Amino acid sequence: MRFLDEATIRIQSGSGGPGRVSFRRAKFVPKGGPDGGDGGKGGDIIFVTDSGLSTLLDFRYTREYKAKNGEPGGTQLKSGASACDLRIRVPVGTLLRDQKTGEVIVDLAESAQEFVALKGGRGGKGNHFFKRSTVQAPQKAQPGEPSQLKEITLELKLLADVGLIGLPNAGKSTLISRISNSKPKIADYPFTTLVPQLGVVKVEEGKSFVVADIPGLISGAHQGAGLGLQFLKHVERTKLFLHLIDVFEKDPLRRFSEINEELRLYSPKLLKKKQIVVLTKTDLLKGSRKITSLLQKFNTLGYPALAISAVQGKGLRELVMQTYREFCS
Ligand SMILES: Nc1nc2c(ncn2[C@@H]2O[C@H](COP(=O)(O)OP(=O)(O)OP(=O)(O)O)[C@@H](O)[C@H]2O)c(=O)[nH]1
Ligand SMILES: [Mg+2]
Repeated sequence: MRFLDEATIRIQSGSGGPGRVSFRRAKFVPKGGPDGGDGGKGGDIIFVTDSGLSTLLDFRYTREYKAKNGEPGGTQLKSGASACDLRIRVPVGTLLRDQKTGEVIVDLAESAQEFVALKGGRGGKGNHFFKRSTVQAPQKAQPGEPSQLKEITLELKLLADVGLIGLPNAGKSTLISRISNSKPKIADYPFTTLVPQLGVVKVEEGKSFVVADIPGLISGAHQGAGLGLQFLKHVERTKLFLHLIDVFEKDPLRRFSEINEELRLYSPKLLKKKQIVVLTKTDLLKGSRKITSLLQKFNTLGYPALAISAVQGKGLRELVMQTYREFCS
């Protein structure tokens, strides 16, 4: 079971800009004093929590984060520009660990929380700083402070946003294996899935959600039939359910209401959750009349409904988009 999302990244603050060696030049001032400016400060690396994010998926694609260096000092006592800080957005609940020592650096548990993980280097002093009564024309300036570098492991306890429910063999694990990074066992007998599985679904850059695949439910589950309802606790806190139904079921509408009755018996609150009906295995069906009519029937009952073939990949993009929309609304 993967309830922990993890990613290791390399962060580097910006180094300070070097100070400058320079002397004032002006008409009628043959020996101007030192006027080399200070270097600018390098950018900090700052982590910021964003309640709009729910996974660490993006960190698997971008692993290096470097803030810019400060600019060198200028002439005429002009300081170099300081670099902007680099803000890295992470989901609320992200834990930062030092990758080498395993030590917890910070637990970013609050919304809009900021944490400076690495300070940018200070800019070096320009040669004006080194002027003394005895040294009128200093030839030296300070280099900028070097940048800092660290390998960090990000950890996030995942909470499922979307739960997959349905009869055994409905195709729940096949679906999660096609739309997420989870690779569950799939087989053509009931109760293949024995423990819940989580998967992260990427919608597009910066947008993802977490799906939970749970063991199939059957009529009488509230009395312990099949694997019972013990796993429903894993989807109790999800925002919505995808209710999968094999299009070959003899009476899909009846099966649908039987499962919903089990949900109600477990907890009436579960029935209040949004459900999207997903007709599965449509590749095995010749013609689309049955599908169209079933979709209409579910719509009439007030449920959004879609048809998919996980094996052929049909309807999966639409399903992911619609799920994300429902989940965000
Ligand atoms: N042709 C076809 N077969 C599918 C499709 N989706 C799932 N299957 C098959 O249906 C069977 C059951 O699939 P699973 O994904 O294991 O079903 P499940 O709902 O997770 O089942 P449980 O874990 O037992 O509750 C497997 O043999 C799959 O290969 C599909 O889109 N088309
Ligand atoms: Mg399964």
